[in-house]
Amino acid sequence: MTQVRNDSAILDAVVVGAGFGGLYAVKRLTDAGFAVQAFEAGDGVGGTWYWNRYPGARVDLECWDYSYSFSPELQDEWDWPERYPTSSELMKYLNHVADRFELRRHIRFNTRVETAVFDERENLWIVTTSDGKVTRARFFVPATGVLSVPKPPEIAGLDSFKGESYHTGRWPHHEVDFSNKRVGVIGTGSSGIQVIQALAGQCRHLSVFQRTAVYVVPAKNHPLTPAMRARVRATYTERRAVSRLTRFGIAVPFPVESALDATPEERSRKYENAWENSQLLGFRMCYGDILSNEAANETVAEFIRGKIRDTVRKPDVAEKLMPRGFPFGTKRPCLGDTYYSVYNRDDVTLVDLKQTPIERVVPEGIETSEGLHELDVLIYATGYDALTGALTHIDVRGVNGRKLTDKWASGAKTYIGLMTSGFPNLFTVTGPGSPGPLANMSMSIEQHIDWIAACMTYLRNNAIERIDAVPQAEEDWMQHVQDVVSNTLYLKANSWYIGANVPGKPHVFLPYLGGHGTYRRKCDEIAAAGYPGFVLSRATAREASQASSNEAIHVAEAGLMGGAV
Ligand code: N01
Repeated sequence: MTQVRNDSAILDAVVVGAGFGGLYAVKRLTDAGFAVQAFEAGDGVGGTWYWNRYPGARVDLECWDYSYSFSPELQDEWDWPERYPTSSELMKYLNHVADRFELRRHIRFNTRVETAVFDERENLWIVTTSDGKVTRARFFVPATGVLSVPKPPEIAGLDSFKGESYHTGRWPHHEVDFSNKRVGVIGTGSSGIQVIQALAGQCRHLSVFQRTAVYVVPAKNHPLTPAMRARVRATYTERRAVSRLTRFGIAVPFPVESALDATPEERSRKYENAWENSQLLGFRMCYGDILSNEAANETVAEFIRGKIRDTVRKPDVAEKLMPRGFPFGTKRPCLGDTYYSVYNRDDVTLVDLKQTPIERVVPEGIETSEGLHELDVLIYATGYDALTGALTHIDVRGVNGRKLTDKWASGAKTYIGLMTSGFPNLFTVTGPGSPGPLANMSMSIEQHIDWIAACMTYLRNNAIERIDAVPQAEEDWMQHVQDVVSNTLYLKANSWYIGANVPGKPHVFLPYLGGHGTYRRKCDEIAAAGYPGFVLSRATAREASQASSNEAIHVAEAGLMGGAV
């Protein structure tokens, strides 16, 4: 159903992706009566989890939180087997969601969106796909994920390697046999930590090429019993309601006390408790200033270094594994139950690239400054062109044919993480300027898509053709994003939050750190007030140019600021 015009060849929305975001966008928008076509490059649903099937891949938030909340029935019928679901369990869940809500009929698989061009005379997005087809839609909703474009390492000779090589973010769908093989892993972020734990002991020898040591806290993963599931289900509604208001989108309170006001014994008790009963946010929830005060942060950092000293038997290896030079939590901490003890094995070698940098990949393996490491399999756990990569890999052009890559050349900009000015009727999902990856992603996705669906409904009900962000509102929002982060320690790390991992990418901290609850309230207030900070227009440019001069004035007046319809 289109809003104003009745052209059956014109859809209401093109959605890109069939992961958590794309599936929910299809569900929510079709429920609201919109005609939607989704495109997915893979041959099935799953998004991130479709591509990330490397050994050990699992989510680092508890299943109760990292799952959809929109359907109580779905919540009640799905039995998660473990606290942290594996990639294959998440794939089962997302396939179930696609089937249960009959979403597949709206998705064209094996189809990559290549270009999206805004036709400003008609207020339409013209979308071309890898199958050579063109789709026209009023709205463009790329739910492309924040970590979906893998970033290979900048190392000479990558193509010369004669063994097998894989990036964790593009893992093959066939079984990879590691038995009796010498395996090298480059990268020790969340993906590297998981794959290293999974492969230690499963191959002839594992060599880990570490450039930066990270903080790894215990996952304490465990199977779930029916009684555990029943306990969560009994309070699920309240849990979700509380989560929607919190900083990280999960139901844990954020404390106000300073770590520096506590005695060393009190701190130690709290940190031991966080270590033993950990979850991703455990340490950050111990005190209110862990992410804002360097001395407070150092108390956590040193506690974790102590655990590494206690676990790793060879002191020189322990020393190399100790994270230094950036505060705890400012790169995403990793979860791992056996990570540090892996280095007590004789068949695992840690190669510290700070001391012996990689010089090149050669047919036989990796050559560092100290010599050749012979390998049969090479795994790149080297991360992603995060937050913007998936969208800028599509040739997106807005008003006056301006390319999105040009607009974002010195840093991505959005108004409240939902629209970027000059690209009308394009909604971003968990992208730059939103809390996205700094909060529970599944909850962030639902919040964004709910807001987008409500906005599209408002536009339809008010016969509005076009919505765009006001440039000054966008500038002010991005300034606010920077102001918030400048009160924290996050700028002290070269993280993917800041684009530091991709050569040539502008260094701008992109996620909004104000917290999920605060952000949600702000978005809701803007919608309730009739969309201040956006320009809403009733007529297409074609209609305006066809109108008589009197009509043209009327049409011009219909370019409404702040939605004062
Ligand atoms: O990627 P990363 P990731 N030579 O960018 C190293 C989510 N996630 O895929 O730090 C040598 O974190 C790089 O070194 P350095 C989660 O949000 C979640 O692991 O740049 N090394 C770093 O060690 C996470 O934060 C889950 O010095 C090179 C590593 O590669 C995000 O995805 C699981 C190099 C990249 O780490 C990204 O995680 C997996 C080079 N040329 C991912 N280039 C869970 O839910 C890069 N590196 C558990």
